[in-house]
Amino acid sequence: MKPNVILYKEIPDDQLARLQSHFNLTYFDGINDANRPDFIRALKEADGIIGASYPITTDYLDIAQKLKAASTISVGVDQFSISEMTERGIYLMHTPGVLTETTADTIFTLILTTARRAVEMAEMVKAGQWTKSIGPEFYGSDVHGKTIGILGMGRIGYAVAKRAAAGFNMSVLYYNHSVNERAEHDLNAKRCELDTLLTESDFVCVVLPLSPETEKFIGKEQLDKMKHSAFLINGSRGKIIDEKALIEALQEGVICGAGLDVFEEEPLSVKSPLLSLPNVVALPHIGSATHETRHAMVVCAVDNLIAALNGDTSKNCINPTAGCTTR
Ligand code: 8YV
Repeated sequence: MKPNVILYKEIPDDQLARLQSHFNLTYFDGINDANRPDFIRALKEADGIIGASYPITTDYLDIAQKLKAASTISVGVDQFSISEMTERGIYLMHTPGVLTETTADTIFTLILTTARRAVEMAEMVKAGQWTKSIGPEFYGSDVHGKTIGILGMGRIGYAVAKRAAAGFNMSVLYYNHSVNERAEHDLNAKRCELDTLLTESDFVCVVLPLSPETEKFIGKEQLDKMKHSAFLINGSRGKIIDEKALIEALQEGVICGAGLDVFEEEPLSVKSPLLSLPNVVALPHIGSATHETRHAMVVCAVDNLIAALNGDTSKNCINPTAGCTTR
């Protein structure tokens, strides 16, 4: 008999067909109040689940007594309680690697558009306000030759550093729990204390994973240490920054601007003060959202689930020790 699997995100047809050939598949177009009772019913019998962007809470794990593997179509695993899953013998699989370069491109888009005020200027052109040669009140800031400070030197941090050093002749500082030899050797990146990074960087770029340790990692105290001319860029998770403190810092000119792909609450409310600040570029969480990369992520997540339900967790497993737990 085929294992029971729940899919809770829309995926391309070719990958849907792969899931259907391996599993007895139940599909939900996201999870919401209307379909939750059906989701819960299916969860009781599920051997595996695959999807993204929805918190799989302990309440759901309590229901999912047969669950052996969860495969998220994302690199971030903040929607899951890893320790609870490990304790219950449930493998958690994710999609690192395939989205690294695209996410670094998005982060660089934020750096460039924020520093060069590209969105603001494009809106002026569309509004018919290009009436004379652009004056100093509209000038932006250079990106090339500046200092970038990267919080988190993992795969995506390295890809951002590579673009900064090789393409824009920038100096790279980074804050990370360990030395990244490759970044130091190839890109002359320098590991430093958080305070040094905040005070010396022209662009402070958040690429840390969200965890209880990194929640509100950047607040008023940290923003106050940044240069008045500096920009804060977040391509990771909104909850790493205290959004209220950031809004105040932007309103009061403590920092020059912010480029944000992620927010404390998503979708961002249209009432958010962030949206009325000209020095903010806000994107709708599109870090990995290209045709090529989103497809590659789904392929990877489907591969991961097939492997995990066949007992192979040698690749892309967050908690390989889950298998040591008897259930
Ligand atoms: C998307 C992401 O949020 O991979 C991640 O951690 O943030 C994204 O690529 C998403 O989960 C896509 O399904």
